Amino acid sequence: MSARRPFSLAIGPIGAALILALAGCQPATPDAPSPAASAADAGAGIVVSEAWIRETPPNAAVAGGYLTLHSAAADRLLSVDTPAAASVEIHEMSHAGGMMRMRELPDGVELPAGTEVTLKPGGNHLMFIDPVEPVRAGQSIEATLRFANAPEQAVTFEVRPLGDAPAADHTGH
Ligand SMILES: [Cu+2]
Repeated sequence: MSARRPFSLAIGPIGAALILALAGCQPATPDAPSPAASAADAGAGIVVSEAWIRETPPNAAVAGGYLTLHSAAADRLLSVDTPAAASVEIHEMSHAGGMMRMRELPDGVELPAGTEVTLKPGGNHLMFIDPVEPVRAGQSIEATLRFANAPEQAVTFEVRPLGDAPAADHTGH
């Protein structure tokens, strides 16, 4: 078994797009929707990419989930269901007095038309509460995304090793 199965094959072009999106998306700068993006993806509904969950230590009560969403029309990610956890919450991170805190976003995450929205470590994220089994790298976890307007969509989250991304969150849960 290759616990560190390379993911790069699947994310090549998407990874490049993600880097572009991140470079143009600093937290202090409001996102300006790109007219080119909405034209290119018109009719595609909501495109989900880069869905992954961070591997958890044994007995972890929560696991962080991340993904990139691109909706042709304005929409909202309302909720996520999975048989692999007791529940899934949508969280935001905020900085207050030098501390990073997280809280649930009861209304979910806004998806502006034609704009890529990335849930990532240190930012908005999904919180898989009480995973049914330990979340191990190399596994995949099936979930269903529910939106305000678009039909629900099944998505497969790849579990990535703990060391793959900065562990900036979830230590306080
Ligand atoms: Cu959280």
